[in-house]
Amino acid sequence: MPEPQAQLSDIRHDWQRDEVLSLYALPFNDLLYRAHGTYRAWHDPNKVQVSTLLSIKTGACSEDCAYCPQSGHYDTDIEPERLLSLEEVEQTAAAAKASGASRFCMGAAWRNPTDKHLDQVIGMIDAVRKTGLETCMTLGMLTRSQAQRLKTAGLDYYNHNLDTSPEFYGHIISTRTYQDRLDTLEHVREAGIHVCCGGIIGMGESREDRTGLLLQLACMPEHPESVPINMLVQIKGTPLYGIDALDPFEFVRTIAVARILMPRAYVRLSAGREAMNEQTQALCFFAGANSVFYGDTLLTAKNPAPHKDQVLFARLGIEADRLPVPQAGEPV
Ligand code: SAM
Ligand code: DTB
Ligand code: SF4
Repeated sequence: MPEPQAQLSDIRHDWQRDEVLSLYALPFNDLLYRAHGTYRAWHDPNKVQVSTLLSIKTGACSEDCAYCPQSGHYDTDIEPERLLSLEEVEQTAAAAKASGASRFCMGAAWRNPTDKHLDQVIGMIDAVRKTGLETCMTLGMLTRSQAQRLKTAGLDYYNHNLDTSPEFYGHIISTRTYQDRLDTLEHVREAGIHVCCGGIIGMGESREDRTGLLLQLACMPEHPESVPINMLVQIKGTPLYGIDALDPFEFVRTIAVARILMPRAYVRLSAGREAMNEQTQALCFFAGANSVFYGDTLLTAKNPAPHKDQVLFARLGIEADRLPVPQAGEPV
């Protein structure tokens, strides 16, 4: 159970760069000890929130995000697909509910939705809510009035990532600015939708850049309710394919620092789990990660098989929403 020392007045929005760099530089055990203490003060450390993703519109995106298999600028194995029908989304959401997820996140490979796109996706929010799942969408940039429309339709969360530091951003994306992203996040916040915002680690950025990303998030007037920390999934055909892999301990450190800076947030151990061993994932859960994507695929890339996750959670004594618990005698 959460311990009683968590105080709202302890939540800070004025973190300084040197403080964050000092956290990163702590001996690994000292950093994890501190992060885990924060985690325990604010959350049940044995509970993980579980979301399932669905790509409702895949590929042929006009943006040039250097990590993304869905960008139309790169020759990847992704086959572009039209927007899914309401029925297809309903069926997948019902299956996600049955498999134990608590939130359903619908992603579209758009720079931004047009108002016509919005007409088409609004009905999906209600359909997913009716299954009893929380709703999340990630559709690209939003205007103030589009965010308001999504709120009115009942959307619970909007995911829009900053991806990296303002300084490193230009190495990764040229087709929209950091400020564009901040503007969308402000529109989402103003509309009263919960904010899901994080980034990607392992794109060749420096620790200074990881610090810059976390500072952006932690110095927002309100911290995002959900902070996805993605490990780059290297996709053949994208410019970032083949770059040096990041030391997994640096990834764990990033989770730990995010937990310390944003105690109340759900820090999500997001993309990249398929290439991560179970020991690294366990360290991330100890460091304060309390949310994952669950299901065979992320948007287009592979994610660990549900049964594998069920077994992992059982071995760690982690309660993950309503996931089935493997029975004695099942392979571990
Ligand atoms: N098009 C919308 C947008 O960019 O906001 C929504 C979908 S986009 C695929 C959602 C997020 O997925 C990106 O912001 C990025 O952080 C993450 N992502 C995409 N490709 C990734 C990869 N190869 N590895 C890790 N994260 C990735
Ligand atoms: C987030 O931060 N990670 C998710 C979700 N938000 C939309 C997406 C990860 C995408 C990984 C690559 C793919 O599946 O195409
Ligand atoms: Fe398009 Fe989003 Fe991929 Fe960028 S991350 S190329 S905006 S789908």
